[in-house]
Amino acid sequence: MVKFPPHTQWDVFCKVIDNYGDIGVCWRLARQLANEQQQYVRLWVDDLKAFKEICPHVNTNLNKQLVENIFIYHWQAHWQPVSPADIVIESFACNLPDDYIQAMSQANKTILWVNLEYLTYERWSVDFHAIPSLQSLNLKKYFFFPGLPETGGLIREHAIIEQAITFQNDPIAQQQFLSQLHVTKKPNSFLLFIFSYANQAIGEWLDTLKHGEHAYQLLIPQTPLLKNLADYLHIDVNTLIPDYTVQLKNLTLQIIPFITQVDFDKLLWCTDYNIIRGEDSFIRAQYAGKPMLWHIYPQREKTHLMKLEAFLEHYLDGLPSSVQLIIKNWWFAWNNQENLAESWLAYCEQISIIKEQAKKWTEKQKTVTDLITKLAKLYKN
Ligand code: TRH
Repeated sequence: MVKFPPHTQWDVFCKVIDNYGDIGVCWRLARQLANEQQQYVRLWVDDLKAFKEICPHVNTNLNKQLVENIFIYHWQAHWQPVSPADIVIESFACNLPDDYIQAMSQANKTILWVNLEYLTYERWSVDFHAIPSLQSLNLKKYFFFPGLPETGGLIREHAIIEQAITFQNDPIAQQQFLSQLHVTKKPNSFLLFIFSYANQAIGEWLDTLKHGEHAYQLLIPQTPLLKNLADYLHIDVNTLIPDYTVQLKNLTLQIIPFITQVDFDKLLWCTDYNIIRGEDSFIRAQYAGKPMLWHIYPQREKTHLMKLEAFLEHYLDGLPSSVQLIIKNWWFAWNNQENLAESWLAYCEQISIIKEQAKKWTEKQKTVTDLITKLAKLYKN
């Protein structure tokens, strides 16, 4: 396995555009680098408040702090000069400070400058991955695309899938964990976690669950979906705070608090079904071995739907075409916010095949080179 020399210095730059994905990805990367590969990591973040939501140890009043072996810096408009690291990660084209770029050009060492791009499974990314582009001051920047096995792969900590399976084989540990969130899994109920964007069509789906044959238990954190939920329940959205629970025939809805990334992973391992979104939560759901749905980050001109299609092509490979179509219909129904009830019912009829496929997908991830190893190869070369 290709590794970085110990104590290689990193600067990871993160601008929070919205939500938690930008910091979610950078935090995941920083933790793996510092704690699995003994790297020296400085993480520059412009919005410590968003960061604190997923990492409560972050103190929003400090400009510099050490959390989980990572030096966290508040990235402010006024840049204080620092000597550049050996590897510089510019996440999602967040634009490094001019003075920092200047310092890189004057440094007396070779620096690897990487723009960490958004996740994509589209084939075009193969031609653009890890290609250098000449910048001003004679510097080179490499464009790194996470996603496909042929491109940057995915962030995956050592033995994370094995950890998930061990946890899943331990019902007591799971119940103890859920009880910290004040959740009790009801016997024979189907436990769903929903971390999605808003969905105006959710009412017809909730009606289907409510009148369904099985008991459904939905766990929902604070997300824009709560507005749709409040409309459905005819209540004020401010009522929907952690621990709020309502029983509607066969359906139980419960609001849960925001939790750390480590606990977030555990939650995905405990449930029967995960509806996740964005980028980082979507990757984590792929390691949970559970059926899932990806609410992809909506983009203008619906380009996100092409990304969704590209992933599904990869994900559903090997399934009978009739089942592929049923899964696609459900995923697109959710993302297009239409026809949720009918597509869900058709989907549920195939659930045993879908469960098997989800397990196989997770197993397959173990065979793919992870993102950090790919970065290490790039650095070595
Ligand atoms: O929050 P997201 O929608 O993030 C994003 C951003 O919108 C970003 O601008 C966009 O580019 C990107 O999506 C595609 O979804 P994501 O990526 O899944 O990030 C959520 C993070 O929050 C993830 O790291 C998991 C974490 N999280 C917790 O740690 N605890 C929690 O309780 C919850 C609900 C999430």
